[in-house]
Amino acid sequence: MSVKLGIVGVGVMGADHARTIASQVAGASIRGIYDANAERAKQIADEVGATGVASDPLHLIGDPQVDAVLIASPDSTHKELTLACIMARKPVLCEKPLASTSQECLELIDAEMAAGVRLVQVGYMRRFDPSYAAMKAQLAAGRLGKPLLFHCVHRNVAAPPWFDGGMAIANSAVHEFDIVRWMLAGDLTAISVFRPGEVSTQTPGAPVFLVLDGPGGTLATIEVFNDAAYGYDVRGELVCEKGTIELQRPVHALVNHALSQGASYPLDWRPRFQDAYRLQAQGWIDSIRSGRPTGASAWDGYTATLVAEAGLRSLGSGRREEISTTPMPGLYG
Ligand code: ISE
Repeated sequence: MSVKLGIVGVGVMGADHARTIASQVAGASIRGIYDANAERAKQIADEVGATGVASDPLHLIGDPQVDAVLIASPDSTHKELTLACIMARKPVLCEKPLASTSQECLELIDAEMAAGVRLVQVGYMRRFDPSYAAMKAQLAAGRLGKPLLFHCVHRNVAAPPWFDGGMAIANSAVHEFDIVRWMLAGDLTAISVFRPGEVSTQTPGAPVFLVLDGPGGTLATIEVFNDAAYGYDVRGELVCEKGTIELQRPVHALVNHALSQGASYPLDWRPRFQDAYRLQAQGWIDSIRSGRPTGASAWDGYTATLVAEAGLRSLGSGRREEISTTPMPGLYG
Protein backbone atom coordinates (compact mmCIF):
# COMPACT_ATOMS: atom_id res chain seq x y z
CA MET A 1 0.00 0.00 0.00
CA SER A 2 1.26 3.49 -0.84
CA VAL A 3 0.75 6.04 1.93
CA LYS A 4 -1.16 9.07 0.64
CA LEU A 5 0.16 12.22 2.25
CA GLY A 6 -1.13 15.68 2.95
CA ILE A 7 1.52 18.38 3.44
CA VAL A 8 0.62 21.50 5.41
CA GLY A 9 3.01 24.38 4.77
CA VAL A 10 5.38 24.46 1.81
CA GLY A 11 7.75 27.25 2.75
CA VAL A 12 11.47 26.48 2.76
CA MET A 13 11.24 23.30 4.87
CA GLY A 14 7.86 21.99 3.66
CA ALA A 15 8.84 22.36 0.00
CA ASP A 16 12.09 20.52 0.70
CA HIS A 17 10.20 17.70 2.44
CA ALA A 18 7.78 17.49 -0.51
CA ARG A 19 10.65 17.26 -3.03
CA THR A 20 12.49 14.66 -0.95
CA ILE A 21 9.37 12.52 -0.57
CA ALA A 22 8.44 12.80 -4.24
CA SER A 23 11.90 11.90 -5.53
CA GLN A 24 13.64 9.77 -2.91
CA VAL A 25 11.11 8.07 -0.62
CA ALA A 26 9.48 4.74 -1.44
CA GLY A 27 5.91 3.82 -0.56
CA ALA A 28 4.36 7.29 -0.46
CA SER A 29 2.59 9.71 -2.76
CA ILE A 30 1.57 13.29 -2.15
CA ARG A 31 -2.20 13.60 -2.28
CA GLY A 32 -2.66 17.23 -1.27
CA ILE A 33 -0.84 20.37 -0.26
CA TYR A 34 -1.97 23.36 1.76
CA ASP A 35 -0.12 26.64 2.19
CA ALA A 36 -1.35 30.03 3.39
CA ASN A 37 0.04 31.27 0.08
CA ALA A 38 -2.24 29.48 -2.42
CA GLU A 39 -0.02 30.32 -5.37
CA ARG A 40 2.99 28.76 -3.65
CA ALA A 41 0.92 25.65 -2.80
CA LYS A 42 -0.05 25.26 -6.47
CA GLN A 43 3.52 25.79 -7.66
CA ILE A 44 4.96 23.14 -5.30
CA ALA A 45 2.03 20.76 -5.98
CA ASP A 46 2.76 20.97 -9.71
CA GLU A 47 6.47 20.51 -9.13
CA VAL A 48 6.09 17.35 -7.02
CA GLY A 49 3.07 15.91 -8.84
CA ALA A 50 0.64 16.25 -5.94
CA THR A 51 -2.96 15.36 -6.77
CA GLY A 52 -4.52 18.51 -5.36
CA VAL A 53 -4.28 21.76 -3.45
CA ALA A 54 -6.41 22.33 -0.35
CA SER A 55 -7.93 25.66 0.64
CA ASP A 56 -7.93 24.84 4.36
CA PRO A 57 -5.45 22.77 6.43
CA LEU A 58 -8.22 21.14 8.45
CA HIS A 59 -9.99 19.99 5.27
CA LEU A 60 -6.74 18.44 4.11
CA ILE A 61 -6.27 16.65 7.45
CA GLY A 62 -9.89 15.42 7.36
CA ASP A 63 -9.77 14.33 3.70
CA PRO A 64 -10.53 10.57 3.63
CA GLN A 65 -8.06 10.28 0.74
CA VAL A 66 -5.24 11.45 3.03
CA ASP A 67 -3.66 8.70 5.17
CA ALA A 68 -1.02 10.79 7.01
CA VAL A 69 0.04 14.40 7.35
CA LEU A 70 3.34 16.25 7.36
CA ILE A 71 3.21 19.62 9.13
CA ALA A 72 5.78 22.25 8.18
CA SER A 73 3.73 25.40 8.69
CA PRO A 74 4.87 28.18 11.09
CA ASP A 75 5.78 27.02 14.62
CA SER A 76 2.75 28.70 16.21
CA THR A 77 0.37 26.46 14.20
CA HIS A 78 1.97 23.13 15.12
CA LYS A 79 -0.10 22.38 18.19
CA GLU A 80 -3.57 22.89 16.72
CA LEU A 81 -2.75 21.05 13.50
CA THR A 82 -1.11 18.13 15.29
CA LEU A 83 -4.14 17.92 17.57
CA ALA A 84 -6.42 17.80 14.51
CA CYS A 85 -4.37 14.88 13.14
CA ILE A 86 -4.61 13.00 16.43
CA MET A 87 -8.37 13.57 16.56
CA ALA A 88 -8.61 12.27 12.97
CA ARG A 89 -6.39 9.33 14.04
CA LYS A 90 -3.89 10.04 11.30
CA PRO A 91 -0.13 9.62 11.69
CA VAL A 92 1.59 13.00 11.66
CA LEU A 93 5.19 14.09 11.19
CA CYS A 94 5.36 17.56 12.74
CA GLU A 95 8.39 19.80 12.24
CA LYS A 96 10.09 20.90 15.47
CA PRO A 97 9.08 22.36 17.85
CA LEU A 98 6.04 20.22 18.62
CA ALA A 99 4.30 23.17 20.30
CA SER A 100 5.16 26.58 21.71
CA THR A 101 5.03 25.54 25.39
CA SER A 102 5.56 22.35 27.36
CA GLN A 103 1.95 22.69 28.58
CA GLU A 104 0.71 22.56 24.99
CA CYS A 105 2.92 19.52 24.36
CA LEU A 106 1.32 17.81 27.36
CA GLU A 107 -2.12 18.49 25.88
CA LEU A 108 -1.04 16.69 22.72
CA ILE A 109 0.35 13.82 24.78
CA ASP A 110 -2.99 13.55 26.61
CA ALA A 111 -4.84 13.44 23.28
CA GLU A 112 -2.48 10.79 21.93
CA MET A 113 -2.86 8.71 25.08
CA ALA A 114 -6.64 8.99 24.79
CA ALA A 115 -6.32 7.70 21.22
CA GLY A 116 -4.26 4.84 22.73
CA VAL A 117 -1.78 4.70 19.87
CA ARG A 118 1.40 6.55 18.85
CA LEU A 119 0.49 8.85 15.98
CA VAL A 120 2.96 11.72 16.40
CA GLN A 121 6.55 11.87 15.17
CA VAL A 122 8.47 15.12 15.71
CA GLY A 123 10.98 16.31 13.12
CA TYR A 124 14.11 16.05 15.24
CA MET A 125 15.85 14.67 12.18
CA ARG A 126 19.37 14.45 13.62
CA ARG A 127 18.42 11.05 15.07
CA PHE A 128 18.52 9.83 11.44
CA ASP A 129 21.79 11.57 10.52
CA PRO A 130 24.46 8.98 9.60
CA SER A 131 27.15 10.89 11.60
CA TYR A 132 25.17 10.93 14.85
CA ALA A 133 24.09 7.32 14.22
CA ALA A 134 27.76 6.32 13.83
CA MET A 135 28.62 8.12 17.07
CA LYS A 136 25.86 6.25 18.90
CA ALA A 137 26.97 2.93 17.41
CA GLN A 138 30.58 3.54 18.54
CA LEU A 139 29.36 4.38 22.03
CA ALA A 140 27.17 1.27 22.13
CA ALA A 141 30.13 -0.89 21.04
CA GLY A 142 31.46 -0.26 24.54
CA ARG A 143 35.24 -0.12 24.04
CA LEU A 144 35.38 3.59 24.98
CA GLY A 145 33.60 3.01 28.27
CA LYS A 146 30.94 5.29 29.66
CA PRO A 147 30.20 8.75 28.24
CA LEU A 148 31.27 11.65 30.46
CA LEU A 149 30.91 14.85 28.45
CA PHE A 150 29.17 15.79 25.21
CA HIS A 151 30.46 19.00 23.56
CA CYS A 152 28.09 20.41 20.97
CA VAL A 153 28.50 23.38 18.64
CA HIS A 154 25.69 24.81 16.51
CA ARG A 155 26.65 27.69 14.20
CA ASN A 156 24.51 29.36 11.55
CA VAL A 157 25.51 31.94 8.94
CA ALA A 158 23.02 34.56 10.17
CA ALA A 159 20.01 34.62 12.47
CA PRO A 160 16.79 35.15 10.50
CA PRO A 161 15.19 38.62 10.85
CA TRP A 162 12.37 37.21 13.00
CA PHE A 163 14.78 35.80 15.61
CA ASP A 164 14.58 37.25 19.12
CA GLY A 165 17.08 36.82 21.93
CA GLY A 166 15.56 33.54 23.12
CA MET A 167 15.41 31.81 19.74
CA ALA A 168 19.00 30.57 19.99
CA ILE A 169 17.62 28.34 22.73
CA ALA A 170 13.97 27.78 21.72
CA ASN A 171 14.56 27.34 17.98
CA SER A 172 18.18 26.21 17.53
CA ALA A 173 19.47 24.56 20.73
CA VAL A 174 16.35 22.35 20.90
CA HIS A 175 18.04 20.13 18.30
CA GLU A 176 20.96 19.67 20.69
CA PHE A 177 18.63 19.03 23.65
CA ASP A 178 17.02 16.22 21.69
CA ILE A 179 20.22 14.70 20.35
CA VAL A 180 22.04 14.86 23.73
CA ARG A 181 19.12 13.06 25.43
CA TRP A 182 19.07 10.48 22.63
CA MET A 183 22.84 9.97 22.68
CA LEU A 184 23.15 9.75 26.46
CA ALA A 185 19.91 7.78 26.79
CA GLY A 186 18.44 9.77 29.65
CA ASP A 187 16.94 13.06 30.70
CA LEU A 188 18.62 16.44 31.17
CA THR A 189 18.07 17.64 34.69
CA ALA A 190 19.50 21.19 34.93
CA ILE A 191 20.69 23.96 32.64
CA SER A 192 22.86 27.08 32.99
CA VAL A 193 23.01 29.64 30.19
CA PHE A 194 25.88 32.08 29.73
CA ARG A 195 26.32 34.92 27.28
CA PRO A 196 29.91 35.87 26.50
CA GLY A 197 30.74 39.52 25.77
CA GLU A 198 28.92 42.70 26.65
CA VAL A 199 25.23 41.92 26.93
CA SER A 200 24.20 45.53 26.17
CA THR A 201 25.56 45.31 22.61
CA GLN A 202 24.35 41.81 21.79
CA THR A 203 22.11 41.00 18.81
CA PRO A 204 19.69 38.01 18.72
CA GLY A 205 22.35 36.04 16.79
CA ALA A 206 25.10 36.53 19.41
CA PRO A 207 26.59 33.38 20.95
CA VAL A 208 25.09 31.62 23.94
CA PHE A 209 26.84 28.91 25.91
CA LEU A 210 24.87 26.27 27.78
CA VAL A 211 25.93 23.72 30.36
CA LEU A 212 23.53 20.88 31.09
CA ASP A 213 23.43 18.08 33.63
CA GLY A 214 22.70 14.78 31.89
CA PRO A 215 21.94 11.25 33.07
CA GLY A 216 24.37 9.47 35.41
CA GLY A 217 26.41 12.59 36.23
CA THR A 218 27.24 13.36 32.57
CA LEU A 219 27.61 16.94 31.39
CA ALA A 220 26.81 18.54 28.04
CA THR A 221 28.10 21.84 26.73
CA ILE A 222 26.37 23.61 23.87
CA GLU A 223 27.53 26.66 21.97
CA VAL A 224 24.90 28.26 19.73
CA PHE A 225 26.14 31.08 17.52
CA ASN A 226 23.48 32.05 14.98
CA ASP A 227 25.50 34.89 13.42
CA ALA A 228 28.70 32.89 12.93
CA ALA A 229 28.91 34.16 9.32
CA TYR A 230 31.40 31.64 7.88
CA GLY A 231 28.97 28.76 7.23
CA TYR A 232 26.50 26.29 8.71
CA ASP A 233 28.55 24.18 11.07
CA VAL A 234 27.36 21.59 13.58
CA ARG A 235 29.99 19.82 15.67
CA GLY A 236 29.96 17.27 18.40
CA GLU A 237 32.50 15.40 20.46
CA LEU A 238 31.57 12.77 22.97
CA VAL A 239 34.20 12.36 25.66
CA CYS A 240 34.16 8.86 27.15
CA GLU A 241 36.22 7.13 29.84
CA LYS A 242 38.71 5.67 27.33
CA GLY A 243 38.57 7.96 24.31
CA THR A 244 36.39 10.36 22.40
CA ILE A 245 34.08 10.15 19.38
CA GLU A 246 34.03 13.11 17.02
CA LEU A 247 31.19 13.87 14.66
CA GLN A 248 32.29 14.25 11.03
CA ARG A 249 30.24 16.36 8.67
CA PRO A 250 29.77 14.83 5.24
CA VAL A 251 32.66 16.09 3.13
CA HIS A 252 32.95 14.39 -0.25
CA ALA A 253 35.75 16.41 -1.82
CA LEU A 254 38.65 18.55 -0.69
CA VAL A 255 39.78 21.31 -3.02
CA ASN A 256 43.47 22.08 -3.37
CA HIS A 257 43.97 25.57 -4.75
CA ALA A 258 46.11 28.66 -4.30
CA LEU A 259 48.39 27.18 -1.63
CA SER A 260 45.51 25.82 0.45
CA GLN A 261 43.27 22.79 0.94
CA GLY A 262 39.66 22.95 2.03
CA ALA A 263 36.00 22.03 1.89
CA SER A 264 33.12 24.48 1.74
CA TYR A 265 30.39 24.90 4.35
CA PRO A 266 26.70 24.96 3.37
CA LEU A 267 24.68 28.14 3.78
CA ASP A 268 22.09 26.44 5.96
CA TRP A 269 21.13 23.12 7.52
CA ARG A 270 19.40 21.55 4.52
CA PRO A 271 22.51 20.33 2.66
CA ARG A 272 24.23 19.32 5.92
CA PHE A 273 21.27 17.20 6.99
CA GLN A 274 19.88 16.12 3.62
CA ASP A 275 20.51 12.43 4.37
CA ALA A 276 18.87 12.84 7.77
CA TYR A 277 15.75 14.41 6.23
CA ARG A 278 15.51 11.67 3.62
CA LEU A 279 16.02 8.85 6.14
CA GLN A 280 13.57 10.49 8.54
CA ALA A 281 10.88 10.67 5.84
CA GLN A 282 11.52 7.07 4.75
CA GLY A 283 11.51 5.92 8.37
CA TRP A 284 8.21 7.69 8.97
CA ILE A 285 6.55 6.10 5.91
CA ASP A 286 7.93 2.66 6.84
CA SER A 287 6.65 3.11 10.40
CA ILE A 288 3.15 3.92 9.14
CA ARG A 289 3.19 0.79 6.99
CA SER A 290 4.58 -1.46 9.73
CA GLY A 291 2.76 0.10 12.69
CA ARG A 292 6.09 0.38 14.57
CA PRO A 293 6.80 4.01 15.55
CA THR A 294 10.23 5.51 14.93
CA GLY A 295 12.02 8.81 15.52
CA ALA A 296 11.24 11.42 18.15
CA SER A 297 7.88 10.92 19.86
CA ALA A 298 5.51 13.52 21.26
CA TRP A 299 7.19 12.84 24.61
CA ASP A 300 10.60 13.66 23.12
CA GLY A 301 9.08 16.81 21.63
CA TYR A 302 7.77 17.73 25.07
CA THR A 303 11.10 17.23 26.83
CA ALA A 304 12.99 19.35 24.27
CA THR A 305 10.52 22.19 24.82
CA LEU A 306 10.71 21.72 28.59
CA VAL A 307 14.52 22.04 28.52
CA ALA A 308 14.19 25.15 26.31
CA GLU A 309 11.83 26.71 28.84
CA ALA A 310 14.33 26.10 31.65
CA GLY A 311 17.07 27.54 29.40
CA LEU A 312 15.06 30.69 28.84
CA ARG A 313 14.54 30.98 32.60
CA SER A 314 18.29 30.65 33.12
CA LEU A 315 18.96 33.27 30.44
CA GLY A 316 16.73 35.66 32.40
CA SER A 317 17.83 34.78 35.93
CA GLY A 318 21.53 34.17 35.25
CA ARG A 319 21.25 31.07 37.46
CA ARG A 320 21.29 27.32 37.01
CA GLU A 321 17.71 26.12 36.54
CA GLU A 322 16.39 22.67 37.36
CA ILE A 323 14.40 20.76 34.74
CA SER A 324 11.67 18.68 36.31
CA THR A 325 10.02 16.13 34.07
CA THR A 326 6.97 14.14 35.04
CA PRO A 327 7.28 10.35 34.66
CA MET A 328 7.10 9.15 31.06
CA PRO A 329 3.75 7.49 30.26
CA GLY A 330 3.89 3.83 29.24
CA LEU A 331 2.79 4.61 25.67
CA TYR A 332 6.25 6.09 25.05
CA GLY A 333 8.32 3.38 26.72
C1 ISE B 1 16.19 26.04 12.29
O1 ISE B 1 14.85 26.24 12.65
C2 ISE B 1 16.51 24.59 12.27
O2 ISE B 1 15.73 23.75 12.61
C3 ISE B 1 17.92 24.27 11.94
O3 ISE B 1 18.15 22.90 11.90
C4 ISE B 1 18.82 24.94 12.94
O4 ISE B 1 20.15 24.71 12.62
C5 ISE B 1 18.57 26.44 12.97
O5 ISE B 1 19.42 27.02 13.93
C6 ISE B 1 17.12 26.70 13.32
O6 ISE B 1 16.88 28.09 13.31
